Formats: sequence, structure tokens, C-alpha cells
Amino acid sequence: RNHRSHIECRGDINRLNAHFLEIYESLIPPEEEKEKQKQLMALLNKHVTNEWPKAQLFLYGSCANSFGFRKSDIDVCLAMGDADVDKSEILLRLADILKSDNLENVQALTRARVPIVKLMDPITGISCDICVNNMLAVVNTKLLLDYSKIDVRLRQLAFIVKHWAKSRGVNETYQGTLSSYAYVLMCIHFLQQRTPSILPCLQGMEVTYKVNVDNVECCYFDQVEKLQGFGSRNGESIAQLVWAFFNYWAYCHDYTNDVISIRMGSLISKREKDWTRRIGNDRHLICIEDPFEVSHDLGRVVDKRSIRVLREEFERAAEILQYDPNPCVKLFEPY
Ligand code: 3AT
Ligand code: MG
Repeated sequence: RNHRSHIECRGDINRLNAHFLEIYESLIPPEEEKEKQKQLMALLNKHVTNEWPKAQLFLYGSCANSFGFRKSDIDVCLAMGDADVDKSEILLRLADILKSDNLENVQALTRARVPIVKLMDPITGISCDICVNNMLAVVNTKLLLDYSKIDVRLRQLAFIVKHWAKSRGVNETYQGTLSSYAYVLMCIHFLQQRTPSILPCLQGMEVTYKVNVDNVECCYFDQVEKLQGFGSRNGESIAQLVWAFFNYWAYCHDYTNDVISIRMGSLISKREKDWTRRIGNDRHLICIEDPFEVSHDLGRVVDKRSIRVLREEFERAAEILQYDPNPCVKLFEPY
């Protein structure tokens, strides 16, 4: 498997920079979209505070972590201020309230793994999922956003990787492949590991932001404006990084022993996490530690079949980037 691990990058790799940047630019949501999101949030806020004066709405996920593409759905969290609420009851009530306004396709999915209300706003054309008291997701959204402000290459790399994963059908957790959240963590870890590093480890620095959510201490250095230029000692281009990212996951990562951890800013061992055996449905075939819920492996959705699919896709991408005369076409070819 690791026969190509020390391969040299092709000499003309920087020829691809302009292509990757063009793809990145084309996926960035335009300003009007942000305006429409705010408009919909204002409408939802009005209904929510009218019914539950102490409740608050937060955007989370890709619409708020800076890794969202244009025309994405938005993820909203309704924070009730009280942890002991009956989520189903609240979602059913919320659905009733929203149905009586102009919103379309309002549906309460109370039996989903994460129970939500789904809806579509015909005025802005935006679809949205609303969950209750999912504050860890709101906090990990802020962490990802803060990382994205340190070096623009994170956002560029993550856009290319997410676009590749969506094109190749490996961004489907229900089919055993990885979530967008997991791919962004892989990109952050990868940039922390470059020499010189392009990203710091915010959770290993002085604590300037601290919240306790569901009994998890979430703390890290969030004054990222002070870290401008952190990665500038490393001059690697986006094309070199995309190449190295796929080369790493195709030929260099030790799937048997290693866990990637952006919390530690390094690899850690499966042994120290006790992630060496299958327990229940958690097989730990690719291990990505959640930065706050550290017992949580984002790779736990991956099974014996889908790990093969994933690794073959990493290898395919690495081969294309190394040898294909026109990699940008082949890399994103629909599967
Ligand atoms: P898309 O652009 O919609 O593909 P996204 O960033 O919205 O990407 P997801 O839909 O995978 O990502 O997830 C929405 C947010 O929910 C992202 C993250 O804040 C949170 N989240 C997702 N999966 C997990 C998880 N397994 N553990 C903790 N938080 C998660
Ligand atoms: Mg989403």
C-alpha cells in the first residue's frame, strides 16, 4: 500500500494553481445569499422569541463556518436555555407556528438521529433545518470559522476537497463515507502538520474563549486576528497542498495505528484512545477525533466496505494529480 509514499511531486504542479483558485472562487457564496440568510433568520427569530422569550437562534454548519458553497441549505440551532426540554414537543410546536406563516414544506422529523424541523422559505428560496439545543455544533462551527481566518489556504484546500468528495460520492455519511465536517478537520490537521506549519493548534494555546456545553469544557485561543501571517513562513501553493493532501491520505497515513487530532495539533495513537477494536458499530477504520467531544470518532460511520471506497478514491486522486495531463477535469469527474 505504501509503495509510493516518498514520491516527489510533479515538476509542473503550479500550473494547476489558477485552475484550483478558479474552482474555489466559483463555489464561494455571493453576498446576496448572506443577505437572504439574514432575512430568513430575522423571520424565524420573530416567531421564536414570540413563543419562547428566552430562546435564541444560532446559525451553525457550513453557512456559518466559512466552508459553505453557494446555494447550500442552512443549519439553525434553537437554544432553549434549559437543557431538560422535550425536544419533540418543541419541534412539533415550532412546526405548527411556522406552518401558519408563509413557509413551505414545514415538517417535524422528531425521530431522526438529530431531530429537526425542515422548511423552505419561498421568499428567499432557502431551505433550512432547525434543531434544538445542539450547542456543541454551534461551538465547533466557531472553531472552524476561527481557523479559516488564519490562512486563506485552509478555505481554498477545504473547498477543493469538499468539491472532490461531493463529485466522487464520498461525502455521504449514510453510505459510510465522511461528513463535510470530517473533511474540514482533515484539512486543518494537514495544515497544522506542514513544515513550517500553516496553522497553529488553537486548543494548545492561551485560553481566550471558554464555554461549558453539555459538560464539555470547550476552550481555545480565539483572538485569531493576532495570528495574521502565521503561515507565511510556509510558501506552499494551493496546488502543492492539494497534491500533498491526497498523497498523504493515499500513501502515508497509518490507518492501523493513528488518529488525527486538531485538538493536539498532531497525530495520536489509537492505543491511547482505546480505539483499536470494534466496539458496537464503531470500527475506527479511519480515526478523526472530534475537537471537543474527544470520545467521538468522526470516522465511526466508515465500515469495511466504505473504507475501501474511500482509500481507492484517495489513491485515484493522488494518481491523477501526479500523472494526468489535465487533472482538474479528471479529479472532479462524477462517479
Ligand atoms: P455541507 O456544506 O452542508 O456539506 P456542513 O459544514 O454543513 O457541510 P454537515 O452538514 O456535515 O456539514 O454538518 C453540519 C454541522 O453540524 C457541522 C458541524 O458543526 C456539525 N456536525 C456535523 N457532524 C458532526 C459530528 N459528527 N459531531 C459534531 N458535530 C457535527
Ligand atoms: Mg449543512
